[in-house]
Amino acid sequence: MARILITSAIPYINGIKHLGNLVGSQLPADLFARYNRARGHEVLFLCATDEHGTPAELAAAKAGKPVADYCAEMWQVQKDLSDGFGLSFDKFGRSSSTQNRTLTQHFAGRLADAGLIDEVSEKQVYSNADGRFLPDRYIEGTCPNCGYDKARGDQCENCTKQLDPTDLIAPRSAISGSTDLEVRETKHLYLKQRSMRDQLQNWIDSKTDWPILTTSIAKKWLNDGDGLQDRGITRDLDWGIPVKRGTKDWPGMEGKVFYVWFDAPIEYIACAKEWTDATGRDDAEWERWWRTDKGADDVRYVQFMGKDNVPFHTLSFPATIIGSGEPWKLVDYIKSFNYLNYDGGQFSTSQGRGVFMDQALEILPADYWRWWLLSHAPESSDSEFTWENFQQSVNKDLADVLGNFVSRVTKFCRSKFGEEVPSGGTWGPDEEALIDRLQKGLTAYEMQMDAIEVRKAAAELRAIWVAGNEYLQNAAPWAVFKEDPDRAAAIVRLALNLIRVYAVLSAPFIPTASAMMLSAMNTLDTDWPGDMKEALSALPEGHAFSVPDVLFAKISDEDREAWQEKFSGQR
Ligand code: B3M
Ligand code: ZN
Repeated sequence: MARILITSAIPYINGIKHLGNLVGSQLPADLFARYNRARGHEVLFLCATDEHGTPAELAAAKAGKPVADYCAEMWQVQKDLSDGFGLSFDKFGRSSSTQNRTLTQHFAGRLADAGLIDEVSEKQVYSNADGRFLPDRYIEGTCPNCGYDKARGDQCENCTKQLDPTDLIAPRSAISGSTDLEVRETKHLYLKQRSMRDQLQNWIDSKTDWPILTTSIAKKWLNDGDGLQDRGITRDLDWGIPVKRGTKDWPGMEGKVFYVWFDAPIEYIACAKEWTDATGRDDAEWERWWRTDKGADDVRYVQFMGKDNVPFHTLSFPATIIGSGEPWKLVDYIKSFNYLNYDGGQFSTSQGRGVFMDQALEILPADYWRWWLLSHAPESSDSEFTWENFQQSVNKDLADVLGNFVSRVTKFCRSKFGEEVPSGGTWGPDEEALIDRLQKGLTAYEMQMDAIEVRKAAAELRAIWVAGNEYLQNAAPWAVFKEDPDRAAAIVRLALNLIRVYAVLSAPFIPTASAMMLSAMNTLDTDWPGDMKEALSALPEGHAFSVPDVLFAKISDEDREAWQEKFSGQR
């Protein structure tokens, strides 16, 4: 039995995530967590909300709420939605937790003690009307290059030129519109990442098994242009983790907070402590996942994230951990994803384009979405959600193949033999051929799941469903029954057992439907199949079952068209 630590990138607090966000980290992480638990491994699966930074402050202001209240409410909203999608986190924490505050301040103290922090004085734009420093992208003005009048302080969206806020003509605050701006001197802490370049390079070079998407991004940031830069880890904001050096005040840094990307990954660790604190376990329990001196050296740590998050996880966070000089667990494998597009364009949170997690659950059960998203995960390239494709894959894979198998077998058995596993007859060459095929399919499925090849794993699972369907179609117990009821009984006995096996194998993808199948089969036996022949005899003759409700309803053309229309515009 292995021990596997799994984290998903932690979603920003400001607003409900769309399906592209979901399939880019949390959902595949859940698939992997469920699969490994089913295989009997010990899993700790963590996620949280990412609550600090300017976007959270602005979203709260827009909602007319104190930012702490806003975050508490949105945490609950996101928690309910992740429950709705069946995301099986052991803990869904908060980056604003006291655990994370203590740990973030601790890391900063360690880095400072190791001589890895510089204090740098710099000039920044201050808005008198807003009473705050403005991050570059919250300063707007006219682009000196193309004359576009809504250029941002970091970049002009119109001509893509990279800008400094001071380049802008007639700059104003993007928050209040005020032009009463001035440049002020302010001091910030910088993490000296450049001095850790060789260590980071060696560590990344040692990861020869990582997906190309992950290593190519990491190496690009490490080697391109000026290479790895020292990184500002503090900000002039109210909302965030107060800058401290361990438990001590940091002279000159009063009123400042850590940069959101400094404390967010540390929440992966803090979340484990939130988990033990909330469940009355002692510190040794989370430390055995995170401290290599306390048992975590035999943990396999796997992270899931979208490609835009890769630099922070391959360089910045490891720099924090390595720089601390303490024996924290470093990630073993980073699974990263491309983007999911929406119906000929992009999902967009700011424009409300696409399907968001709350809307998805309002129209269909989670398993429909889970299946489509996972079987179309944007792994080797970006992928695209279209309603036609979604309808087709739900109707074919889920309704026609899996759902139909379950319904046909259970109904046929009920009508001819009653609601129990029938006795009589023996298995012949057809059954042997099927079992052989299933055994091979199982091996292939496990291989793809172990490798976190999500699409390929879905394809193998679908092939396993198809094999059962084809067997049933050919064996045709309904045709055999009149002449040879014993033979029909043997076929049905296998098929009923196959429903249980399908439930077990499919649970990582479609946990709710799997639970329905198990409950219809009236069994708590969720043992992962080893020998298929044995697994297909788990439900003995005479074992009672019931016919389940329709597992998957088909999506009609009218529904599809209505949804397409409904989600095309503004949210
Ligand atoms: N909140 C960005 C995102 O949700 C960021 C991830 C943090 S992971 C430590 O894509
Ligand atoms: Zn421009």
